Amino acid sequence: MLAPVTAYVALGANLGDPVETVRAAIEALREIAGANLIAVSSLYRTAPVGLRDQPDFINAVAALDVDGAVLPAPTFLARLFDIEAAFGRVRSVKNAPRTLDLDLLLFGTERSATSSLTLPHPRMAERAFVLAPLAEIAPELAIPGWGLLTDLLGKVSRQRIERLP
Ligand code: PH2
Ligand code: MG
Ligand code: MG
Repeated sequence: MLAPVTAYVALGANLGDPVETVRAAIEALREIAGANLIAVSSLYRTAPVGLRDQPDFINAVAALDVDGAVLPAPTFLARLFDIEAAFGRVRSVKNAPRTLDLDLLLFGTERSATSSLTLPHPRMAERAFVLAPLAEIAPELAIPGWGLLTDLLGKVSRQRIERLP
């Protein structure tokens, strides 16, 4: 892989056995051709953000080195949707409970705002369930347009999240 791009992916699940689902989804990320899984955070139990009346989520963040020639961001995103589909994700209402949600947070320093892909992920900076696991694997990270991850984390400290042992 010549000059790989580091992509960060958020994993979330709150139906069925979400711990098992997130663990299995991490293994599925490992199998993506043209990408190498390089880091995975701990799993976190997190209070639902948005639609409150649903079970707690299990969340984590993974980092992958991606061959941008084989897998440009939209193609990489399509691989993530394939994995969601394989885990039985049905897209109903926005923010509804889900068996597995994979969100592309960052693709190197790429910024994009197409109808199908916004980079960085437009809501990542306000979500402790994304920022805390991300800080675990990339503490020095700066988010294009928003600044240092550690500064953003300070602003979401009231959201309930608990790192699983
Ligand atoms: N995902 C959402 C909406 N709310 N809340 C938590 N705690 N974790 C999530 O992954 C999550 C959420 C939309 O994708
Ligand atoms: Mg999501
Ligand atoms: Mg999603």
